[in-house]
Amino acid sequence: MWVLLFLIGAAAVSAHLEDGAFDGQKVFRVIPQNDEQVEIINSLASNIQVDFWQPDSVTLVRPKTEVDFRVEADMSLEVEDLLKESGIEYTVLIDNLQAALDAQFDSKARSTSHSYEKYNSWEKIAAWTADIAAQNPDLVSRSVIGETYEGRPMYLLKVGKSGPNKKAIFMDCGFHAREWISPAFCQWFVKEAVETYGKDTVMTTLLNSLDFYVLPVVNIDGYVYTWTNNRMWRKTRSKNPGSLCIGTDPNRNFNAGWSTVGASKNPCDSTYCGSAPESEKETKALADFIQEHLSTIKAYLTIHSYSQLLLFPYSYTYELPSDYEELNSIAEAASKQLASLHNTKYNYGPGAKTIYPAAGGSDDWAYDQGIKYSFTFELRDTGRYGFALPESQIKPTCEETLLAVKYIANYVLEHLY
Ligand code: 9B3
Ligand code: ZN
Ligand code: ZN
Ligand code: ZN
Repeated sequence: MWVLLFLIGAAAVSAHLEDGAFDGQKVFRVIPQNDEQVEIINSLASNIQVDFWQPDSVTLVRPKTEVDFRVEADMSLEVEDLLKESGIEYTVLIDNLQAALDAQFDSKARSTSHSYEKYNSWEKIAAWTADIAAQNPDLVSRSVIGETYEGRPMYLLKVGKSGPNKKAIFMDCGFHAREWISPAFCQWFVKEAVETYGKDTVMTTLLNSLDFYVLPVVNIDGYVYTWTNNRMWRKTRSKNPGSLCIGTDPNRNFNAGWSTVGASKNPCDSTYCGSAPESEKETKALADFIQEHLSTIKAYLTIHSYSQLLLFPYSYTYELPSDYEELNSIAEAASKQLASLHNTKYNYGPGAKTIYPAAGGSDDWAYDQGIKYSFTFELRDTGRYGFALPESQIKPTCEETLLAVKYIANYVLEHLY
């Protein structure tokens, strides 16, 4: 009898797992040792469907650098054979992606409504932007900076105590649809602002002296698509004339060395740079807003995942920005602050050298507009879960990231004039 119950239970569990679109898919990590092994990865990617997680495209694969990629279930044995035969050392980061995705929703929070410790759908985030503004009229106001390709309003929250001639920090989340921890951080930041204003002296000073423009999701259409169709989607959802492939990489779509390196001109690739700089309605709206507020915006922060990196310009060239020394010391101190809570280790440095050379990113663009303090965060983790980061890590991730953001904001405040 007990055996029978167990069997029924096991059958129910496996039936549930087989429902998932990602059942049996694996995420591999390899470190190609030389150009020859890079070539093997390249040919693999041209022969079968490979989704690059880190770096974000096969074109960015380099010797001696970790590569994480996802393959279809029915290809994983062949891929493993190929790696073995060609002597490329590999590890299986995720053995069954569907199981990892199911395990994301491990938050103990019970509610079905909006929660800071859960991943929220766009519908919930949109409603939350209205609620948090309505509940904190002295600190938060909401506006719309444009609409997405599919017609969704792009909500922007302005967070700060009103006062004359205030400078501002702009922060956005959700450039890349599958990087779910990113929008979770923007929501967390606003929550912390309203909850600790008047209690935490640093936060109080920051909000009295500065405004934070927080754009909780840039690529809303893509984010919606990860909830409804494909959890691993990265790009926008715009149509590309002359191609059946959908979407542009919003972080290759800015006018900063646009299309020159680390970006694809093929609409079917995950790092497609778009038909022109700011071809996407979402990047155009963001760039227009920043340009209209250039006299007040003193820092630009953009939140991605994963890899645990704090990056600053440039990514489109190996040349160092003229403020290299200052930005590097800020990144060093911010990373130290971040690690002080849960001992989470970050690497930091200019994008080209620290992650990969790539053009069209928003941080480089903002810097070249004259916004000196321009940083990209790549949040947790380093690949154990990758984009399938469990909800139980939202709180510690956001707590530690908040320390780094507060450090940078306070630095900016102390160096305004
Ligand atoms: C890429 C670029 Cl092009 C940049 N300027 N800054 C950061 C990155 C890294 C992110 C990306 O878009 O690939 C990490 Se998901
Ligand atoms: Zn990435
Ligand atoms: Zn990203
Ligand atoms: Zn904690």
